[in-house]
Amino acid sequence: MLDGCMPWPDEVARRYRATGIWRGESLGSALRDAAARFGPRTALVHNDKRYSYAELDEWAGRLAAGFAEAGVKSRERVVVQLPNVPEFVAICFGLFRLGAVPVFALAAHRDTELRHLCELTEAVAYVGPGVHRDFDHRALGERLRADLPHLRSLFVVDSLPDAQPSEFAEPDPSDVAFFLLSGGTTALPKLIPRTHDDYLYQARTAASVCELTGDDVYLAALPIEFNFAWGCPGVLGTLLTGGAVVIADDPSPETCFPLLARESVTVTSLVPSLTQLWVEEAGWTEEDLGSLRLLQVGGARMKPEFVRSIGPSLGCVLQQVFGMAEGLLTFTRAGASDEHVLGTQGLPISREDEVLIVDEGGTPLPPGGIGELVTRGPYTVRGYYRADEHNAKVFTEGGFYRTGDLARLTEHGELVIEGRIKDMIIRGGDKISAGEVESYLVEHPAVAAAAVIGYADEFLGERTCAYVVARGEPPTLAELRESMHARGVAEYKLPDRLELIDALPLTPLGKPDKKALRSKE
Ligand code: OOB
Repeated sequence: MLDGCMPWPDEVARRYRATGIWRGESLGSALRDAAARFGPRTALVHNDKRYSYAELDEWAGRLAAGFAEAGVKSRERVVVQLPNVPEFVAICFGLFRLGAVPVFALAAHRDTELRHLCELTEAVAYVGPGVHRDFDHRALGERLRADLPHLRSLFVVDSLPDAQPSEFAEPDPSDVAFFLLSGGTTALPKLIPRTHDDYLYQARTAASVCELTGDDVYLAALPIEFNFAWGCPGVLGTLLTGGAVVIADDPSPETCFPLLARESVTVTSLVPSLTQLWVEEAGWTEEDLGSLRLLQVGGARMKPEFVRSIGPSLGCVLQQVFGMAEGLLTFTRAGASDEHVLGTQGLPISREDEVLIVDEGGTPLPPGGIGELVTRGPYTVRGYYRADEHNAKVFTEGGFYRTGDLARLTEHGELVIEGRIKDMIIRGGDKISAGEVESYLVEHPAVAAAAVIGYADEFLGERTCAYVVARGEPPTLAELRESMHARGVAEYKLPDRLELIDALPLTPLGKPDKKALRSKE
């Protein structure tokens, strides 16, 4: 495996291969295979452009040859930062063909993050969109190249390299195919090496749990570089199955509802905040949303009564998804009880996923106990890239990833997320889960949304501050404390301070941006 990556132990990898979980196939050859099977069918749709499987395959081949001619070699890293465009898919497959390794930057990243990604990976090239949303990515690329000697080439999406397709040596399927970014919002992003073997297994397994067929039409509404939209089953799972991927410029109902109607979209995935917009807009729209059969929602917690409204409002099956760029995915299953679909985040997608709930000392808790979710399996990484020190903290000796999420398992093995350990407030001797306090606050009728953070306190080290978006008449701190008190919540969890705010700042992936809140302190 690429230097700086932690492989699965030999005997585990041997078993995954022997049992066919890992097929020893590269992502590039998986597309070639799909093109052979589904050639003339539609693979990608974007605005008025449509690409068949055969065309996408040919395009990827030309890009691979073009990148090679421009000097990009196997195993070299290429930072790719693009909005939702079909080129993203073609470029990635082009790089996979070549054995080069795309690094999935977020479209919203700027100099700091990009510099970090280029430095950490010693990237030889940057692929950007030119000017996008008033930001000049070519100029950004130039600034990076001026400072980073290993960054040799810049490519913009409207003048990509192009050459006659040629054959390249197959990359090792157990090696890194691409890097995802960790979802953490605290430090600069950690890089997650995903292999051909593990990611193909994830996308195929997710597709099978979602019962995808060649008749499905997946709408990529979220940013494609987000694991959720890329491979859960997302773009990749759809392409492996012979379905069509419709690419949306942005995830708003204004953009997506007409696409849903025009392309008869059957499946899509959203984060909760966007789902809320969709649900609200669904009551007003004149577009026909009737083709949508499955909506996956994940990435953050949802209010129970909101969860209940999603399926009926959008006329589709709701699938709750708990996921992480590091690997593990849990999905609720279609046709299961309301209790399962509305009250849990579902079951792991693979029987090979090992999911444990442990106490602070790492000891597994009895069934039903709330503790940290730790996991390992055939598509959960064993370490971040070039991060030995951090890895020693967040991976156990047995190779389990400590998610930092607070969860429990039901008697049927369903996962229920209860909060986040990694987002914790230590108030005197008491530890407070921010997610837990938020879930109480949003139960109050005058609270539309809430985010809880710690702030420095002379006496206790830290105290809690609740940032609240009001619904109607703004609540007072006393009212919120009283409602939590009346609900039977421990006193130390009641917020010390209230800040009313018009809207919670969100990270590029649609989660509450607590770093932005902390910067107000
Ligand atoms: C997804 O991936 P990431 O890597 O951006 O974030 C992972 C973290 C989890 O550790 C957890 O803290 C949180 O996001 N999370 C959820 C959740 N799904 C993710 N918290 C509560 N409820 C959920 N359903 O966010 C992601 C990746 C693939 C699919 C879906 C989401």
